[in-house]
Amino acid sequence: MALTIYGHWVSQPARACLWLLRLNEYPFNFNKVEPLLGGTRTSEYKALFPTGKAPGLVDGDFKLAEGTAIASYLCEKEGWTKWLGGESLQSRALVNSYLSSHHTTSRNITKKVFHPAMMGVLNAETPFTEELRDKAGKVIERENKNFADTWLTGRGSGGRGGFVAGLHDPTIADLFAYCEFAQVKQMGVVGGKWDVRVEDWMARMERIDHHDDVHRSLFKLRDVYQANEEKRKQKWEVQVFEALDFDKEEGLQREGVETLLKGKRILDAYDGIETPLVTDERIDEVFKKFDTNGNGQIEHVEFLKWYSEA
Ligand SMILES: N[C@@H](CCC(=O)N[C@@H](CS)C(=O)NCC(=O)O)C(=O)O
Repeated sequence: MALTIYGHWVSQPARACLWLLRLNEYPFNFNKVEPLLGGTRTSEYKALFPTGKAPGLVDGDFKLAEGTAIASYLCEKEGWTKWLGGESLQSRALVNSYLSSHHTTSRNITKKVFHPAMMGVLNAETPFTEELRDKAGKVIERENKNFADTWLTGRGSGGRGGFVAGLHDPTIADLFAYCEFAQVKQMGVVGGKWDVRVEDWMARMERIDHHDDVHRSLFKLRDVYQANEEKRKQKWEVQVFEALDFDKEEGLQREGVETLLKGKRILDAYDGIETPLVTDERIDEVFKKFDTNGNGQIEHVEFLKWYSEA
């Protein structure tokens, strides 16, 4: 009897397991579960998988939760040794070493970047705020550096093969890591510096069979996300334009300065220029600097000169 995977193609650990199955041309049943709609918290689901998370595997009477355990089980059971790191005990141990660290390192990309970005599109009550975007950029940068320094250097294995732990061929460690990193690149989430070593590794991973097929749900989500970002960008372009077109009799108010400073930062980010969050203190500081008479009327000519050069 064919085994069954419970999960969703947008779920990163589920996608890694499904990719592994496709790569090995292994037949399976797929039972779609929507984690965002509470599908993993129903009593039926928890009776199968008490952890209440996707993915889950049912193989005859045997039930198993946790993506990395599922992938290891499949490789062991079916003899897909190369995906475990080959015959070398130490290569396999290094793959396991990455898989143990994965949950507290690369997995942060889903928690702090992908999830808030996606929720900003899917639910008006959970916007992807400037603060969340700022945090997301920092997480991208930190996890890129950590992954490149720790796992793509071959340190420990003596190898420099281009895949996790310096191995010459991809393993399940690469599948799990890729499903974390690539999703935010694919969606086009702006912010955070990407390490060129991670980008090169992603390019190698992209060439692996079934890549596009297993990522197709993400590509659909990317289109929705991108359309939303385009709307946001246009909204800020209009706001900045209107704030610049202020009535000179009245002078530029603090509100206008706020829009111009925030708008500049947001629009710059789309051009890859990252600047610190615009705080109330910063707005006050700029406003005071140009409110030369101290009467709440900003010296607009001087301000505009400064702004166009900033
Ligand atoms: N440690 C688990 C985490 C799995 C996980 O976070 N699954 C998410 C979907 S990507 C989920 O089921 N979330 C539902 C929930 O937390 O209620 C693994 O690696 O398999």
